[in-house]
Amino acid sequence: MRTLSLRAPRERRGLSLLELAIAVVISAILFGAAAITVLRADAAFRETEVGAEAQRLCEQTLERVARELMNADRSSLAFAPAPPQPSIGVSYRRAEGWAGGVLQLGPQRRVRFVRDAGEFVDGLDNDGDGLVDEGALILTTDVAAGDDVVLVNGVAEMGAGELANGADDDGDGLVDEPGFFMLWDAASATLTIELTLERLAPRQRRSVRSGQIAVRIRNG
Ligand SMILES: [Ca+2]
Ligand SMILES: [Ca+2]
Ligand SMILES: [Ca+2]
Repeated sequence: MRTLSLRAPRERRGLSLLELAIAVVISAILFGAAAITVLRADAAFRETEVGAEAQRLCEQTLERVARELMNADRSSLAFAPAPPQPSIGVSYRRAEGWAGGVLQLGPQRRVRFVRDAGEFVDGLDNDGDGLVDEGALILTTDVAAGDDVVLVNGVAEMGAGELANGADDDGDGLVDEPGFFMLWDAASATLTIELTLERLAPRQRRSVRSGQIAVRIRNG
């Protein structure tokens, strides 16, 4: 008589090669997904940082330009182009005190937008710095001597939200306004200055920040 004996299956020891391979692939996928998430979060953080720095620099530059022009003599102001067009440059002389009842004026100074050397208005980044058609804001402390100071780089060709299309895209009443411009209101002797900066952010994105300041010019 045959005796049936039931044996428990042999206890498995460890993972088979196939199981191990599958585990390695799954781990790699999970690690890859986690790494991508971390990299994206890092890029988003750095993009926010770049934007905040551009905003800080924009406000700081506008304040400096406003302080520079505050003491200008009204009668010496010469805008280019002339108002009511938005001007991208202004020359002026600053009041430096009184002598014998006569207002003393300093040398002719100038604030203007100047496109970067090697950059052209063609929708391309000609100088390879990641920004398109950009320029700088230049202060000349003595026009005759040609003493130039760069106030800020990366000034955008167009104002924030504006496209070169003959329309007022951002609804501010101005058509195709540039990244730096001034509006002169002679009646109130008030100069409104607007500045738009561009910075290269991670993943080839551009951070665009803009600001506006108004300054009353009392002298003259
Ligand atoms: Ca460029
Ligand atoms: Ca260009
Ligand atoms: Ca506009």
